[in-house]
Amino acid sequence: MTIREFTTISITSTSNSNFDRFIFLESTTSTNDEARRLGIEGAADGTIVVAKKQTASRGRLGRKWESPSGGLWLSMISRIPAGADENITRVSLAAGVAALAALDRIFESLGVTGSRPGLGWPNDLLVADKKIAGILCEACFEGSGPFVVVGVGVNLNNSAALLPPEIAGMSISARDIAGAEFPRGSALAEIAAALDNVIPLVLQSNEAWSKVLEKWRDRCILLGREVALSSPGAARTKAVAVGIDEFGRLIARDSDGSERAIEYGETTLSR
Ligand code: BT5
Repeated sequence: MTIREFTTISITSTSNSNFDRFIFLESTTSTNDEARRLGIEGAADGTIVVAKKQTASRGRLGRKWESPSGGLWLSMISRIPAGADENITRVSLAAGVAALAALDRIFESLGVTGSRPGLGWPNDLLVADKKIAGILCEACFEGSGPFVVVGVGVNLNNSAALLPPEIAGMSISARDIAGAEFPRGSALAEIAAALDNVIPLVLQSNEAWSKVLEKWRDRCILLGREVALSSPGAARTKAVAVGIDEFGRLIARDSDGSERAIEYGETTLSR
């Protein structure tokens, strides 16, 4: 663990703003696994596990997530208040919007003006159609649950060119864009603050959720574009992404003009 690396933290949010919430690990299988384990044991709401290295990090549907050193790999425990279970599905999209807000601030600090990050569905973060960050939210009802583990992976100071060849061309990092590194401690503080400002609110408030949806629509890079859609158990199809509904489902328009709401699955931009 390198404490020095994290000494530039300046938390701006009002809740959970104590250093004790952070657990820094040199290496772990997946910060989501570690956060889940700690959450089951009763770790406080807002606890964040950060690792320099993950040996078995994953994306959605069991896909592999590459986490070389220099990136920011973290998972936050977000406890579900009584009566808010039905709002759990909001967390994933909300985490994307929060990570986007943090990336905006990071880009601003780095003096990046020409490249603005945007959102894919359900919650990829992309710059120039290349993936800069991904989100993996996993709900847990065991032990002292329910809680959601909000996993965020950001290509920060790693170079996308060094990722495996099959994904290098589709990926990008903040350093690639800015040509300069951003302190990981400060990036962590930005993401923690942004998650604090969004996740607890969307679990409790329909108004906060509406704002997340508004932001999401505003910064989505897919709307009006043709995407390849794949959902578990369904054939891959092409359609135009036209919006998201109030449940966060993607609205896709087929070539015959009919529209459908996609609840689970993923989108890839047609190239
Ligand atoms: C995601 O899944 O994008 C969610 C990634 C979440 C990673 C964080 S890191 C901290 C926490 N601990 C974990 O174990 N996970 C979370 P998905 O939408 O399924 O995208 C996965 C796909 O992204 C892969 O199949 C690759 O094509 C691509 N990919 C993998 N590593 C990448 C990287 N570093 N940068 C850009 N793309 C990557």
